[in-house]
Amino acid sequence: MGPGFFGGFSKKISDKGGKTVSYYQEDIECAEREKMRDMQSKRLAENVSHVYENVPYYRKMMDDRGLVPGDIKSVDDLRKLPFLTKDNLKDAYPYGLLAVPLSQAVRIQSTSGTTGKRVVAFYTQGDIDLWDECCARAIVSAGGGRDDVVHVCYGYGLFTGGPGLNGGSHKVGSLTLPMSSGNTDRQIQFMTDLGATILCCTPSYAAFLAESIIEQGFRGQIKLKAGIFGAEAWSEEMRRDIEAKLGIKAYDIYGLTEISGPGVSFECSEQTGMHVNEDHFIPEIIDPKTGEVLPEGERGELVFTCITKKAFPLLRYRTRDICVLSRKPCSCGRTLVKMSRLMGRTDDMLIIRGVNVFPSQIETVLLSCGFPPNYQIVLDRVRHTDTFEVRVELTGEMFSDTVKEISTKENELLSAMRAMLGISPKITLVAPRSIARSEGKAVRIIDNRKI
Ligand code: DLL
Repeated sequence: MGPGFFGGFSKKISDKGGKTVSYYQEDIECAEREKMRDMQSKRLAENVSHVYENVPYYRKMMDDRGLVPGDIKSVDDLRKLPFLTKDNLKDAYPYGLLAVPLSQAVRIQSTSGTTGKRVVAFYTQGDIDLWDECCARAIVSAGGGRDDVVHVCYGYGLFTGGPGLNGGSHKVGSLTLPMSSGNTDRQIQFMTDLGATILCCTPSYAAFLAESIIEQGFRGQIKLKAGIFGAEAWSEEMRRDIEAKLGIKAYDIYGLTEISGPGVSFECSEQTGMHVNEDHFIPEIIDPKTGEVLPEGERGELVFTCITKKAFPLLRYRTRDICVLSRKPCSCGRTLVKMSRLMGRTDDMLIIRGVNVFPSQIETVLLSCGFPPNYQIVLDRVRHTDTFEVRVELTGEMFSDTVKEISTKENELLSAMRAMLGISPKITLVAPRSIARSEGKAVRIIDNRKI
């Protein structure tokens, strides 16, 4: 049974709960629970066999537990499998979890690892088609169709935001503007000249764009009706602010590189959480301390199992994201389970201007450039844009260097930070032992952003 089981790609307008709602794949998005669960079980069993046959890591993991693929017949058997973490991905870097021959893999995308090594995710052409389909559902849910002009200013390249929404927009048949990030004046020019109707970017960039559009007097010339914003946390207040400034409806979208990218879940017109594309990803909520699976409605760590992807199908991957799942009927008519807005993380990952940053990456760079690992990350949000400063203590020896020597070291450090993180912090060098330590421990992160 292939992913097109329910009958292919169609956009339908249906009347649910008294309003007109658009679906990209109504049969799946509104499938009866039983039907969805049967499909999930079948696909899960197939993918467990697939990784057992093709990935020594999974085979060993199952052999060690005395499991054979036949033991995983349904969603209920999922709990027999252990969790997978970012550390497992680091150990398997780069090809250890690739589940198809290299000849079948056509793309990688990548996100931050906790230290020097990044996470690399692989895709077959089929995987990309499914991912595009997930993003197409998000675009149609936000009111997108063939007549729309979709302006994508998520980053392109290794980040999944640009390629994901770009692919979704193509599937829907919208005219796609592959703008990528940066150059705000050019963004506004294309948006107004080409009459963009749907904006896809991080919420903080959307807020910044909104202010720039108003300041430059272009508010009357934009045709935007909706925005699809994700990749970082944003509040309900921020949503209302962006909606009012741009005159649009703003939809949340969630995803992570390890599981595919944006479109793992997406919001509908009800704006009360994101529908998980359950026909591709089975979600679970666990207690992050004990690993116990929690009942629906309880807050905990989100875990995903990929049941259709072939090149990099992670089983029971711990996202570190905290949220709640709900099966309360939704007025949009979709039956896909909803995840709440994210409520935090179980690790120390920061998202700065949409880029994932781990303090341990900063430590790695400092040590490689000869600095002591005494630092502080100071974050703030000015006009909806994150400011990012790294205060670094000099050693006593460095402190007595000439200004020129210190400035050379600072530049080296800045380049190394940019290379490791993908964004540039403001570096502030401070005197030895000037970073406050409480009970011997330095306070590493000062986050003044109110998210
Ligand atoms: O951020 C994928 C993405 C691109 C999602 C564009 C939405 C739009 P990564 O770089 O791997 O992938 O980062 C994944 O970002 O585990 C969350 O902590 C966070 N995140 C993603 N979407 C949201 C959201 C992309 N809507 C990590 N709200 C995830 C809050 C989000 N946090």
